[in-house]
Amino acid sequence: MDDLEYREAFLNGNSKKVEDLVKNALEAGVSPRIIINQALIPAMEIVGQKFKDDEIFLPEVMLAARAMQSGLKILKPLLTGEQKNYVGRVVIGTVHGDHHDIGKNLVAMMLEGAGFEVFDLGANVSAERFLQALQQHQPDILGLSSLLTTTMPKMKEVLSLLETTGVRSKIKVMIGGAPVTQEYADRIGADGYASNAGSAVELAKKFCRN
Ligand code: B12
Repeated sequence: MDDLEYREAFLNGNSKKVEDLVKNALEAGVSPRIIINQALIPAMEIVGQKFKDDEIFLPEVMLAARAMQSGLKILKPLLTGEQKNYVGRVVIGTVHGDHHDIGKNLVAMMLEGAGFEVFDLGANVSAERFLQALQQHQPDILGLSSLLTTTMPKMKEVLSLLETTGVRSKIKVMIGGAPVTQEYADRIGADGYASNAGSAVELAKKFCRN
């Protein structure tokens, strides 16, 4: 796998090229997880860095995000497969006001791949909608994602609503997203934090063992 090729394809917003690179890597026997962790995520990190440094702007980031989704779409069925005896049930979503969903999608995909039943509510999800989904699906775990410092407080809002409605003690809440930290999770009273999809799966497994 040539990292530079992925990076260029992302920066050019070339979804077709990303699809071809992913297909070629699969044909060459590279595992979906390696493609995600060693090619797609690093390429997206470069995009994030360049955006931060004002070297590229929002339209380019949007195209890069679309390229990432194209790559993930090919890999998703290979990661998940049919599962009958679920390890546990998870409701996941990105909090209200936040439209970033790539990282959350990855966590959902990896959880499914590890044998969890996942109900993905998407992005920009209100606290009330989370509550409704918890009542409907009765999961073991709720996963909250936030990529903006301005939407992080929405996680606390969800937790407060679960507290006042008596649902909080019935589930484990794990949180994540680039600006989120373990310290923040402790501060708002979440049960756990994970910095990436792999650790999120480990954490979810731990919750379901206890
Ligand atoms: C792609 C992107 C976008 C895309 C999103 C497309 C999409 N469908 O998601 C678009 C172009 C739409 C976008 C828009 C904006 N963005 Co933006 N975006 C990014 C970028 C470059 C990459 C994010 C990403 O996908 N990373 C790749 C994934 C794989 O990583 P991840 O999301 O961190 O997820 C991993 C972990 O965090 C963790 N995780 C994630 N969720 C969860 C959940 C749980 C439960 C757990 C356990 C773990 C977990 O596991 C994931 C997988 O390993 C980041 C830069 C960055 N460094 O993060 C900026 C960034 C997040 N955006 C930023 C900004 C400012 C914006 C805008 C406000 C820009 C604007 N002026 O309009 C808007 C906001 C729109 C909105 N209301 O949501 C800032 C946020 C700054 C801040 N401190 O809040 C960043 C940091 C860029 C920057 N340096 O300035 N953005």
